[in-house]
Amino acid sequence: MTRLLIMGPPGAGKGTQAVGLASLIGGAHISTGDIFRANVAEGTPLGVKAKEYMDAGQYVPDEVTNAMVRDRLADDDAQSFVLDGYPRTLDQVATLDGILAELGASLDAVLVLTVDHEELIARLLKRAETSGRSDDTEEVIRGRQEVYIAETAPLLPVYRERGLLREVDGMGSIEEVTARINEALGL
Ligand code: B4P
Repeated sequence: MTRLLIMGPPGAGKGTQAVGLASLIGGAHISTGDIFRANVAEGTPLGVKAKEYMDAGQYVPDEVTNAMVRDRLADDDAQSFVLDGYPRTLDQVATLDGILAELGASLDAVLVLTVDHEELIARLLKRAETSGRSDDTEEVIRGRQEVYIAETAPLLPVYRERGLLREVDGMGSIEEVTARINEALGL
């Protein structure tokens, strides 16, 4: 079993890299952002709740996100996984610790992609041209970077202290970043 987290600010390439990484380890790619967007598209009660926060560039409340991840990690295909975009708050870290303890499982590594601020904005503005995502407007993009710094950056020292953090340079082409990730994980 291989259990990985992939972290980094919006636009760092988490989703882009997580897909290939999950198939490489033969595990599930679990993106909380993707699950929320699918629920929004289907108009489920979860989607209705999530949409107001996502449109504003805010995090969906922890109790909603935590319950969703708890359910997904109980699925048979989630014994090996790449969790993409979760945890994003200290409360989510504590919840994930609890879920994994209940499952008798533990994390193998926490990847964090580092990318210059201006490059992040440029990538998301480019994605905005085609994504149709309501949180890909310039004002919301800038706001989401601030939310990351306030809410999620404090998670990095927690995982560093546990000896799990692998910081990977996320600048350059997608293929270059993939190669660095695989090297950092010994894959
Ligand atoms: P996410 O779906 O996780 O969105 P993201 O952070 O914008 O995306 P990511 O970093 O994965 O970027 P991508 O690979 O697409 O979250 C969206 C929202 O959902 C959050 O704001 C929040 O509201 C909610 N949410 C999700 N998880 C939550 C949680 N745990 N708690 C509470 N709320 C939560 O890459 C971006 C762009 O760059 C793409 O266009 C890509 O093609 C491009 N790109 C990637 N790598 C590149 C490279 N090397 N060079 C050039 N371009 C590159």
